[in-house]
Amino acid sequence: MNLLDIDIQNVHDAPDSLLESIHNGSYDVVIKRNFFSKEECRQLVNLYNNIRSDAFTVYDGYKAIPRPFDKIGATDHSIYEHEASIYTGTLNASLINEIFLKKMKSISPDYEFILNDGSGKISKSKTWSSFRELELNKGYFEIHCGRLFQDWNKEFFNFFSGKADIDNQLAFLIVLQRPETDCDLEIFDLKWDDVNVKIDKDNLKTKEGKLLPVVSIPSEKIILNEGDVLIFDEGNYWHLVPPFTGDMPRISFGGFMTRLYNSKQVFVWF
Ligand SMILES: O=C(O)CCC(=O)C(=O)O
Ligand SMILES: [Fe+2]
Repeated sequence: MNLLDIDIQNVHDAPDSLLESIHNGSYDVVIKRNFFSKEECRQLVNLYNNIRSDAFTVYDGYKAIPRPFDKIGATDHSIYEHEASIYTGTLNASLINEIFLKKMKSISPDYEFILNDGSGKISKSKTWSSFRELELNKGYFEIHCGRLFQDWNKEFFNFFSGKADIDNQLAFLIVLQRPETDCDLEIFDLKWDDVNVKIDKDNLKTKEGKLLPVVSIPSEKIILNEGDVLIFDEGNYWHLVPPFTGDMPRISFGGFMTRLYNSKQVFVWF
C-alpha cells in the first residue's frame, strides 16, 4: 500500500493532481494535512449541530445523516428521503458546497467534480456527503471495503454502474471531533481482489478457505487531526474505525468519489 502524507513541510513534493495519483496507481492513500481551516471545521460542526436534534438514524453506537444509501432496504426509503432533504437544505444554506469544490479543484486541477444534487440522473442516492457520529464506548466501524456493499443495495449499484466505475470508488474523510485515540482509521494492506469474504468483525476468509484474523493483517494506522483530509481507495482496501475511549463522541464528515466512465469527471456522492 502506497501512502502519501502531505504536510506543510513536503507540500512541494506533492503531485499536481492527487486524484490522478490515486487513479494511476502511484498512491492508494493520500492525507492532506490542514486541508480545512479551523474556522471551516467549526462551521462544519455548527452545521451538524443544527441538524443533529432532528430525529435521525441511530444504529448500534452509530448515527448518520443521512443514513448510508448503499445499505438501506426498501422500507427505509421515506426516512432516507426525509434525512437527505434536511441535510441538503442545511448544506445548501451554507458555503460548504462551494468551499469543497474549490478545495478539491486545488489539489486535482485536471478533474471536474460533480456534487450529487439528488436529481437521480447519475445516482439514486440524494446527497454528496454525510455526517457520522460514533458514540463513546460503543461506536466503531467494523472492517469493510466499498466493494463489500455492492450486493446490499442492488438497485442503487446496478443503475450507478451504468454511469460510473463503481469498483474504484474513493472515500474522502474529515474527522471533526476527535476523542482520545491512537488511530482514526486503520487501513489494511489487503485488497478486495485478494480476499473478498468477511466472516465476522474479527475475521476474513482467504481464497484457500482459511480463516484470516483481522489482527494478523499488516496495516497503516491513520491519525487525522482537525482539518486533515484523507482520500483513499475505499472500494478496494479493507479498513475499519477502531473503538475509542475519552470523553466525547467521534464526529466525522465524508463521502465517496467515483469516476464517470471515459472522463475526468468525478461524481461525489454518499
Ligand atoms: O470514519 C468514517 O466516517 C467512515 C470511515 C470509512 O469507512 C470511510 O470513509 O469509508
Ligand atoms: Fe469505508
